[in-house]
Amino acid sequence: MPRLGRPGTRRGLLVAGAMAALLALTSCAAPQDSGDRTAQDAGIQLFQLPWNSIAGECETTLGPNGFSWVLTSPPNESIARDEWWASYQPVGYGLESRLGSREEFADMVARCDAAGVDVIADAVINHMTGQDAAGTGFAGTPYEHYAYRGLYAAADFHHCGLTTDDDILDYDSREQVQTCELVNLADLDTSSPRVRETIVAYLDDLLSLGVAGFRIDAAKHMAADDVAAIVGALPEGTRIISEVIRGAGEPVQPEEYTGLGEVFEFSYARDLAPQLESGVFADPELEGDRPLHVPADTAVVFVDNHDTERREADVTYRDGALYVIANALMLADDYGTPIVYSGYAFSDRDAGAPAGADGAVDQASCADATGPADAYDDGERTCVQSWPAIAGMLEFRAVAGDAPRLEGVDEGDAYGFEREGRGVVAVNVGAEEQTVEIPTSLPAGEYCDAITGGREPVTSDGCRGAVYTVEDGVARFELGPLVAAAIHADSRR
Ligand code: LM2
Ligand code: CA
Repeated sequence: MPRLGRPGTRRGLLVAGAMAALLALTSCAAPQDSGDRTAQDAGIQLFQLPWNSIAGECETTLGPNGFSWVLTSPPNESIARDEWWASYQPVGYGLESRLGSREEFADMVARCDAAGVDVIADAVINHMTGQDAAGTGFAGTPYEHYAYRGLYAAADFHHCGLTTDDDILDYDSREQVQTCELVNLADLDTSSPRVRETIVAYLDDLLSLGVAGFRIDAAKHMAADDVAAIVGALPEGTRIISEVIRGAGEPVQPEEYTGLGEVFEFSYARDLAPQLESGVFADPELEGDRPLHVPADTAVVFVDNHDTERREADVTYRDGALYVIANALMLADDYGTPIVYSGYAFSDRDAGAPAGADGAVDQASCADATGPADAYDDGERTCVQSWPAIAGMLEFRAVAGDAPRLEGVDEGDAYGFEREGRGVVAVNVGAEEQTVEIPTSLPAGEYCDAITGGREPVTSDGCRGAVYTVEDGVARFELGPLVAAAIHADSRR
């Protein structure tokens, strides 16, 4: 495979992009229903979007575009503050939040379900608030740092005694990471049967409303045995996705949590981003497990999420066309289950979603959105779920099924690969036009592009978007700067 990559900097790319724009465990628990899921399975995180709005998205966009599940923000009562991260400071397990009421949550689950979309709720169960002063939650429930009415008292919390203020200081210490306080958040003693039962009752309540499963927030900060005990008490088939941020050399690793479900694999975006920035691509391990990645059937992969877009993620909605390319490569891949991310634009990392005076987050709809936009105003929804390129790649994914990813071709700043016999994806992350030719067993012919053509790229009189040709066992892509292309077995015209 030619390695003619001209290493470029991200800044160079962005300038080029702007110029182009000017021109144009444990064993005891395993309630996992991976048997029900397919290689096409793809989710979307709708960050800080109210329940009524998510219900609408399920009907107008998520279902029709082929998303099979949606990850919501935490549904329970939390501290009453405007920052988005108030959601990560629980005051109680009543379902009254800035995103909606219990009734609205239940209605959303039912409507999403009817649209063929499972709801996965973000479960914040490692901790309660990080407030030192007593306060009142969003729904009016009074609380103190170690006192939560009807739920927990001081004896239900870890008081690790390992650091001066019981905060986590050293991520090389398993004991600190799991029993001290993460940024002062009162750390539940998840080894306690009483605490476990209280958490299970909360999760059971959400299941009774029809959720399919949970993101386990801050799972790294709970012993895998503790999470396993909680998950083991839930009905079989409950989907569990643990958030365990992989840290080099740290004692707590994601592999400890794969026995109880899936985990978010942070290595995926960390590997992808530098290739997009440099234009130097390398195939991942195509046979067997990828290094520093959990096995494919337990991995949930993402380009960015609400934490990484505020932190280390190098490719986000701000990067427009490059972000489309990142998502296209992820959705074309055969590793793990992808989750696309959709939030709102921000310049202040703490800024919450636009909300009314009472704190309730404003409703929003992406039904008519196309994208990405050239620029977003602060607070504006990115609406990634509506982008034709994303819809087109979900169709590509459905057509690709479980066909394996084959060896790729790296040509200049372009790269592409085939899903054997089912589809070919190609991208150009450079500032110059670049042609890349990818061997394929797709039949010769003209193919409509799923990136520019969307979910139904073929029309009665041709292609909705770009056209690419397969001839003599080669798919040929002449790609302008920052362009992605994808053809598949059902997009031949
Ligand atoms: C997560 N996963 O493990 C969430 O994905 C992440 O968004 C959460 O952090 C974190 N763990 C706790 O659930 C966010 C946010 C923090 C914020 C916390 C708690 O990134 O900035 O911390 O939620 O709301 C904030 C302040 C921090 C303060 C803390 C406690 O930024 O300075 O610490 O509240 O009041 C004293
Ligand atoms: Ca903990």
